[in-house]
Amino acid sequence: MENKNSNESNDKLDQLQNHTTDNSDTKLTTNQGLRINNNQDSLKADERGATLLEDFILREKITHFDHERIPERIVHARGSGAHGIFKLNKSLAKYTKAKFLNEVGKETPVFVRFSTVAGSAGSTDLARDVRGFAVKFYTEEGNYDLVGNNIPVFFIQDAMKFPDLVHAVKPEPDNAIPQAASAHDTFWDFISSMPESMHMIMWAMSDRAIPRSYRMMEGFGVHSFKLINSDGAVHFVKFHFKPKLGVHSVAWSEAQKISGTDPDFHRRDLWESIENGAFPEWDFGVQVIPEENEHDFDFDLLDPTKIVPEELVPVQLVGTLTLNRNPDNFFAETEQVAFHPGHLVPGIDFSNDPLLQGRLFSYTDTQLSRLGSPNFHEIPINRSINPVHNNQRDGHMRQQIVKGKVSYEPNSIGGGCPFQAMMKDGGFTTNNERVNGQKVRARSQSFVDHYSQAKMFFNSQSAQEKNHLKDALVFELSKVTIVEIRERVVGQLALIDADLAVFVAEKVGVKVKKLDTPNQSIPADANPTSLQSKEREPKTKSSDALSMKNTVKDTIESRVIGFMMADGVNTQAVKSLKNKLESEGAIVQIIAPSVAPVKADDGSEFEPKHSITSTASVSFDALYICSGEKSAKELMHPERKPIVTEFINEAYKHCKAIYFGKGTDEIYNATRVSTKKHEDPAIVNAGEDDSDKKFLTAIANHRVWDLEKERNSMA
Ligand code: HDE
Repeated sequence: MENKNSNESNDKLDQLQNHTTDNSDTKLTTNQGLRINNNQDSLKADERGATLLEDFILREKITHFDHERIPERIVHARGSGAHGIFKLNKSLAKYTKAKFLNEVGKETPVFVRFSTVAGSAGSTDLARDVRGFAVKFYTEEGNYDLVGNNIPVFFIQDAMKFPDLVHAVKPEPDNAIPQAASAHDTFWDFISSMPESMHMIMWAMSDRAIPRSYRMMEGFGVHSFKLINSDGAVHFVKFHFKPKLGVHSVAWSEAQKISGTDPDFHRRDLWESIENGAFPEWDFGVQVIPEENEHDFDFDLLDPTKIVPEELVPVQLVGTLTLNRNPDNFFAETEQVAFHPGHLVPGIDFSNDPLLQGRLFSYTDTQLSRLGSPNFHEIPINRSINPVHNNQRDGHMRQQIVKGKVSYEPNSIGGGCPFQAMMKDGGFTTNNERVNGQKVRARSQSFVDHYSQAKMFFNSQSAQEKNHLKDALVFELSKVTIVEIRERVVGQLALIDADLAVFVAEKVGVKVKKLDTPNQSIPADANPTSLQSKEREPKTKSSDALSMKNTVKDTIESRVIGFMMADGVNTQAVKSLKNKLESEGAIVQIIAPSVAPVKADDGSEFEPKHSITSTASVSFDALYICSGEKSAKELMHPERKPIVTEFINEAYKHCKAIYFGKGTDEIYNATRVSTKKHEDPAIVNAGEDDSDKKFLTAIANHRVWDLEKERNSMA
């Protein structure tokens, strides 16, 4: 396959180039550069004798191998990354002096890493989980990291609870079960005692937690941050990335199957789309709130369990993020990249969100054990493109060779260098916020509303999204073995939506009881009533931006369409549809009885990518059962019929578009599709008017979720 990674250079890629090697046309050497003559045999005392300790070549090779692994990330261990470019389309100079957000047209190199949170590095991509969305901007003023998620809120309000949350969701400590799953006792035990998690739980149980691809999910900075302009004026800001392809998900039953058939589904999708030149893109947006309006909302801007509804503060789209180049080496780049919400540039600052404040400590600390040294900033992927000059010295694996005698400041021997930078020279100064208060270990009253935005999210979902969310809760709680925990969760749900609670309660065998003291996380000496969240109606009843039903549905770019065919397939029909789909950016992959070339009706051949038994319908966005009576007969051969029909039935169940070509009636009649008793815009027959157009529209719509019940009830 032709590799369509972008070849355009930029400051970061040029810098990385200095650290890149290519083994082609070279001779094998040791790490000391000594050429190796025999890489097959160790040094022995006689051909059949013991290996000699002297064998420095063997020792070097095995020692290095023994130490190849580093600790995986404590959270977000499983991830994939790519290089790209951030382009500014609208200046934010009014709000921030950050240079990469000032000059329209300015391009800043980025490295982005997506991840799941709970699973280990080798776990499935399709776990029900939050996705990390971490962006490192290599700006001329130093690295700026926006370390966000695909969900705009978080489970907890204070960093103090993070280790508890993570311990609860990770595999249980006695038997290390389950991997990459929240469906177990300890997670729900914790959650049911932490009402502040309820808004996040609504998101995590929605289809947002099982994205179709990394390219089809949003990114959020989550916390409120601050923008500071050159006059010192302060605005709060929420950061957003909105995918150009829209926000799309798979079905839960599909996710579970993909975890078996292709656990690298998201990683592969990201890699292949970049290799194919279908560069993932997002609009970058900001919600900006003047400092003086901080208290204008019915929630606290510092509370990370709340969003700012777009109805109250619209998202201004100001830039484009494009991923256009795969890493050359997964470990060197994706594994060693070290993000930190405290990597800032002038013009951006933190808010006092207590979750963010705790993060500011954690990220450097974790790199010390993960990457092993305070010099992790010198690893090529982490290096700033703005040269680093300071008096920090030494430590494990130091790379930089700093000249001269001086490693202190003030100094006269080194001429006072490196000088502190004036503000006008880009010197960072912390926002001069006035602080006046007592030292307390406490939670603000303004944080004590745990249900109103959970209600807003639930209210905003379409009927199908609500069904999926309910089913997800039932799935998760059915795996909880302790009845009291199931009861407590249902008690929490009752404060969000009565029908939701009743539905789940019935399915998990408990009664709905509104909880008297649902919040077990209130400190012993605190006044429990003052910290007890009441059921509360949201001011913004529902918000369109929260439903995936309202997302972009006008493109089929990079959708994977399976063309099912066998010998005798009609070349003309295949070529015509393939051209149409590919001209709109879709990817056509041929599925045949085996991977041997398929002989078409005109004597030409098609090269299959998959055999029917080596793939499954879950790997495709839509299916075309190719025209040609002979091909259809071949596919319906008694040996293959059960597999072919199951393949199509499954695509049907998952609400995908299916197009039956001419002469494929036998296949149509053998599948559940033929039993449909309703209009279905995503089932297309070659004889119909505008059949190709109908198929393209159905693919762009992603799924006919509206017909999910109908499609499944005819089983
Ligand atoms: Fe993280 N988080 N986090 N987190 N986080 C890490 O840093 C932490 C939180 C997020 O692709 C760790 O380098 C604390 C919120 C992403 O490399 C660690 C708290 C959000 C990634 C850490 C949070 C995130 C991490 C583990 C609560 C969304 C992956 C490895 C106070 C805004 C970055 C590492 C990558 C990674 C700590 C909460 C996003 C341990 C203490 C909220 C995307 O430092």
